[in-house]
Amino acid sequence: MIDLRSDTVTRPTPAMRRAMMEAEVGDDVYGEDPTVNRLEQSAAEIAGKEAALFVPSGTMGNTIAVKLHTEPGQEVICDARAHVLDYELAMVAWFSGCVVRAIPTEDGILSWDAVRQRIRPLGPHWAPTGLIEIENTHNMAGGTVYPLRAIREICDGAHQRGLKVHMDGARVFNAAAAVSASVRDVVAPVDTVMFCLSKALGAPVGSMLAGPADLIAKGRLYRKRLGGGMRQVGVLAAAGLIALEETPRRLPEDHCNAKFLAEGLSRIPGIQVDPARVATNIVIFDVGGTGLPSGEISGRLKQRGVLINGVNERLMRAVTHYDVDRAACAEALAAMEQAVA
Ligand code: TLP
Repeated sequence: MIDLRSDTVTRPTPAMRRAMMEAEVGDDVYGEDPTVNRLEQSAAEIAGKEAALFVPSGTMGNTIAVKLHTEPGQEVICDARAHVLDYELAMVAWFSGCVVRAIPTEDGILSWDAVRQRIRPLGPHWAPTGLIEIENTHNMAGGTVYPLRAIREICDGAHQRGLKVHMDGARVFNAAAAVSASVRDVVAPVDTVMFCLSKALGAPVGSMLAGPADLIAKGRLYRKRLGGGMRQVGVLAAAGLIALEETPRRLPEDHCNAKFLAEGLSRIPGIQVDPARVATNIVIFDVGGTGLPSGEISGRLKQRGVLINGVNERLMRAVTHYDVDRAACAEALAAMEQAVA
């Protein structure tokens, strides 16, 4: 199967499997797992933050971050297609007691001007703004990337008003590669960042939440509350360390493959996508013109050995990663041509 459903589907590399087997471990709830400690230190250094916390999933990392920055009864400002809003089972409401103030955007990228207009002061009617959340890269907008300046403007504006900014950087390594900057530079202005080891970087499990030491120490307690105290979890952290060392340098290849896919898709009658807008490893394309619902196309592709999911009836999403090379992308395009013919 050529699996383009997500970059979460990658299998651990041989080096990851070796490192997992040989990992030194201890009880991480006591802070005694040396491999986890190394991973957290390394993640903090990469992000240029004081501390980092290893969490089982991106959802848990975002959930803890929102809880750290807000009080129940506040609003979290984010883009209208944000993962925290659409794909995390309302954890913003359930765990933090907040509502989302969603800003519709064309490309998932917020501007300070748009954010500024939605910030609510204390008053007799409104829920006050508690947090600004930005997603970089933006998944459902098609892997779009924040210009460094936009991040800086949002953070400067928010900080002047005493507000914090959290970045859902599930794919922040892709974002950094796309703007030719270091992850540290991309996340420098934000207060906290969550990034995933298990997406484009290829580790089997795990995400990191990085930020100021006092917040991360508090976050450790929320992680335990959520059932994320994982004991001898160095076996997983070991794979995460390899992911941080091995994978970032090859992400541009995934980005080229995504562009190649988008170019091929744009030539198939009935499919609409602008390859020029594909900046990282995610291609969202419109199959409305084929007259077929996305579910039907997914089924036909599966029969031809290709997995691509629909986002809704009209839109589909293909995500490149290290388990699909250029030849596999070409095969997927041929299968798509047949599927919609
Ligand atoms: N995204 C998954 C699905 O949930 C859609 C995917 O296949 O892309 N933030 C962003 C921007 C994400 O894309 C994801 C996962 C998460 C957070 C959550 O990470 P996990 O799945 O580890 O909880």
